[in-house]
Amino acid sequence: SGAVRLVLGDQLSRNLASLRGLDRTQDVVLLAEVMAEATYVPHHPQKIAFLFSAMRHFAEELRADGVRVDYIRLDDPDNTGTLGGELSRAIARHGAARAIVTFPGEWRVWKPMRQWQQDFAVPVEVKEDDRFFCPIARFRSWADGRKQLRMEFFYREMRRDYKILLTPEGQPEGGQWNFDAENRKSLPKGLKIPPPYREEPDAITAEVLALVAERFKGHFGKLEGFFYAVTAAGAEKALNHFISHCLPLFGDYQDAMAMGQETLFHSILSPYINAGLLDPRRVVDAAERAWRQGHAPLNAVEGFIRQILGWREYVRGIYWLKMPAYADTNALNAHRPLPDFYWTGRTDMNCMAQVIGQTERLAYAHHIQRLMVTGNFALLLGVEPAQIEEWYLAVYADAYDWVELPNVHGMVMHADGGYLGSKPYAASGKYIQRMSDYCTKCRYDVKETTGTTACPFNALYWNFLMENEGKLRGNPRMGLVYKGLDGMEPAKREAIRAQAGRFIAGLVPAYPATGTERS
Ligand code: FAD
Ligand code: DLZ
Ligand code: SF4
Repeated sequence: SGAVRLVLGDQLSRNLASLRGLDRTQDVVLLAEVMAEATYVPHHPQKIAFLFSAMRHFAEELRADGVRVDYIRLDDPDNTGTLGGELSRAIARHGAARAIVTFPGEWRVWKPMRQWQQDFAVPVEVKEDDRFFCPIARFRSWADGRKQLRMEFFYREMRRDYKILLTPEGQPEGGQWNFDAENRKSLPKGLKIPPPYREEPDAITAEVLALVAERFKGHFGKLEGFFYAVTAAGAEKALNHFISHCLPLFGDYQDAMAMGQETLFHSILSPYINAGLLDPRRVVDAAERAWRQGHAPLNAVEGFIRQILGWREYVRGIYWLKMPAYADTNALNAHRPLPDFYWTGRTDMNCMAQVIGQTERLAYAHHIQRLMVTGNFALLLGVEPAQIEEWYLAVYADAYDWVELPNVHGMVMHADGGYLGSKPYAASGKYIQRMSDYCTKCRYDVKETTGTTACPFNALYWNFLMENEGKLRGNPRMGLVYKGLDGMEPAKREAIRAQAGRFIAGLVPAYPATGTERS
């Protein structure tokens, strides 16, 4: 008898480690839609629909290729609701001699999986997930002995290791490793913005959309307008669309935000890459080729490649280096509850309403929206890290703990004490005004710090600096902002503190005061 090869919902790659060496006559590939995975946070319905439809399409492709597939649907009456339960049933059903699985993307899943070897009567082999550029062991040896880990240095090693954007002599193309200084332009009026790649739901997706609408009614997020591709071929088309239409201007307007222009020149490839439909190496190669062929400028291509070869690999490395302790730190001692409007979008702050509203419609927001609007607000307010982490893990189609947690816990909330980023990205309303048009349609005045119409980001910003003075003043990169605070009259400081206090007192918590878990 053969092996049961379990493929998780974010492992939909034909060259997956656990599918290699498959024996078509003996082995069975198992995919299972289970409630435990669909509800460990209240995922956006589009995220669940995307994954279920992609899983069903993947199963169809394998079958068409002559592979024996055992697919467990969510509404199968015998479904145990967990991955372990389904693997156990499948081993018995097929009389399998062993089970094979690829290393999962989340600590939460890995914890019980480590026990499977003991739990089940047959050997369970866990293969390394080699769909990343940097093996976990390679990251460990890079990190070993370093006091602080800096993405930039890691990224340079990756560029060298994989010979990406290098001259034949091994130097960075263009004479610099990083062209970010050129990538902070605000959006000129009238610039033509390409619509994102979209696909109409086919019959499989339509069936999944109906299932999700019925079974996950209470979850934040709309299903209407679902446009994600659900196959490797569709993801490849999305990649080609991005390279042709968006990549040339990706760098220039990477940090811009605009009402009614939710995706700008971003790729919207993260759901596909993270679920295994698109190989990150293919994406990086396609971008480099576009530069070598003169189709896109170096600032755009280098900036884009850095996100995937640099940031994406770096946050994964940190996750597996530091978990599980990483999630429990709270360096800024932040304990305020998440405000309810994160789950409703109902707030007078236009920037927040816009970003939360598009998140509800698309299960997508680009990096600066996540970092400098919803993230910045949570940082300034001092939200309990676990509460804001749950929100990010739930609401984006690309969200998995290994990538969401370092971005939110480290980059946004500074809860790791500066392990991932050397300073918090705290900013007042001025930043949002500079990088977007949100402030032009807001009830608040971004130029005011105190008073009934003052932009809440302003008082919260100064209040954040005051509340965390003991922890942040010594940070050399915060010197300038504390100088600004030092120059402030005591009466003004007091007025700001009072303004922030009133605003915070008026917020409604999303959860009951006692619990951080939403179940
Ligand atoms: P593009 O702007 O087109 O970038 C290209 C690719 O680079 C992305 O598809 C993604 O694979 C990668 N990338 C870019 N930035 C990062 C980053 N900081 N970390 C890891 N990969 C990156 N990304 C996720 O994939 N899942 C998450 O759950 C997630 N949560 C985030 C939470 C916060 C608070 C922040 C600030 C960032 C988060 N990111 C997350 C990173 C980033 O915002 C998204 O990858 C990006 O917005 C996806 O959209 P895109 O494909 O259009 O990206
Ligand atoms: C996110 C998700 C969801 C919503 N549903 C399933 C599922 O029903 N079956 C499955 O195998 N995987 C699902 N996933 C993805 C898993 O949560 C993901 O594989 C783990 O978190 C490991 O990264
Ligand atoms: Fe956001 Fe303040 Fe601008 Fe309103 S004024 S959109 S709250 S930054």
